[in-house]
Amino acid sequence: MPWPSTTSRDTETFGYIDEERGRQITGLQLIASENFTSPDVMAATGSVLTNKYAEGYPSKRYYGGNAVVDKIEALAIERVKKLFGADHANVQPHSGASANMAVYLGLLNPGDTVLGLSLDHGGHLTHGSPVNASGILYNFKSFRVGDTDERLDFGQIREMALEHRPKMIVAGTTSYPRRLEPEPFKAIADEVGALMMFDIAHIAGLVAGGAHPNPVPFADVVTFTTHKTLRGPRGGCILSSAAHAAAIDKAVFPGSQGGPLEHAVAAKAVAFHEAMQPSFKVYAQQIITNASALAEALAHQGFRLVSGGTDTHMMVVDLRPFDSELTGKEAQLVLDQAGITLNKNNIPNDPRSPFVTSGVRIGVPSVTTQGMTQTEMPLIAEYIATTLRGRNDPAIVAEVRAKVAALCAKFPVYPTVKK
Ligand code: DSN
Repeated sequence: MPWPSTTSRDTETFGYIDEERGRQITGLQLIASENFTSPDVMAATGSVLTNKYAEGYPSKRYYGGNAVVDKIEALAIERVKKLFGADHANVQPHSGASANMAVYLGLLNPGDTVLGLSLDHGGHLTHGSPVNASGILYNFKSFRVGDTDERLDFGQIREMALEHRPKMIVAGTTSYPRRLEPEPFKAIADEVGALMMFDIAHIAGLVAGGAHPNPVPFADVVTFTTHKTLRGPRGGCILSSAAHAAAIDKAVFPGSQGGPLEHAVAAKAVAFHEAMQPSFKVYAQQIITNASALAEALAHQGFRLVSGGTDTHMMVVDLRPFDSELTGKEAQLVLDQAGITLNKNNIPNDPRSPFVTSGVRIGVPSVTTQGMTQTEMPLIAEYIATTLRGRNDPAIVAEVRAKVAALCAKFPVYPTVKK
């Protein structure tokens, strides 16, 4: 039985996809965890590999017909090991959350004590939030950023490690704008005999491009998503030392996942290839330059940058000095109307709830992929400030929307991809 004929094509869904494509390319995409992936990565994601079941690992599958899939997955593994200098790689996790849960399953027992950064101070849901399986199954203790400098406080982390004697320390962030220095974490882990896990989901592309220290030589295990600064398909990846290889693989399959998404694995292979090119180093460095320029321009507009600025791809903006009445929730909504997409975000010690917030998180990976440089960053800051100052005046918001569309038209994202 063939598929429905082209005359009965699902125009409704494809219509929405076109609509979303229009939204993405005519607005400023400033969500720190997003990016514009390449046409080749999208081609692999939409390839015939979506048809294949391949439970197991290369040369050890539970289904036939995997000779080609084996070559693709082995290629992805070899590339990512080379890119990050890792002993072992598992490229099957469906997401960052799946990767983290597989590590816990493989290396911990339920109830084991783990140290991680608190979600409301820049950590991740899977670093022990009480509403997440990590916090339900394991005894997470959360450290927080310093009250005055809003940076990781290694004195506090060491004290907590000495007090709680964790089996593992998780170093990872989702809304922390500063570097994740591996050495001080490793020194504390060694002092208390803990396993050291880095979750570099946000900064994997910066690490691959040489714009952030690589934690792999200091880690028992490193997890990341492939779709943020690394600019690949949606998905996860785990790197580990050789000693943990078998436990990690077993924890991914059969421990926590069934059939791998080999179309995503192929797209990861493509993304790793792209990240190995000299141009990716230029991209990673330009991300840092752009983030720093945008942070400076936002400060000129009257915003406060959490920790005083950024040395990564992202910044967290405290809206209160700009306008004490303005919440992150309201800012996100009105900026969306102006074609500027970002997310509300708690600032450290935020008096408002995570659904309301006093801040927003801003990232530049997408606009940097588009080709914008430090020249455009003051314009972006101006558009954000103008929209927020004029948020009760639809004419001002509409005027910014038109300027945003005009700016984006100068930096076409997918010039060779048809709708
Ligand atoms: N949703 C990701 C982020 O925005 O940082 C984390 O999972």
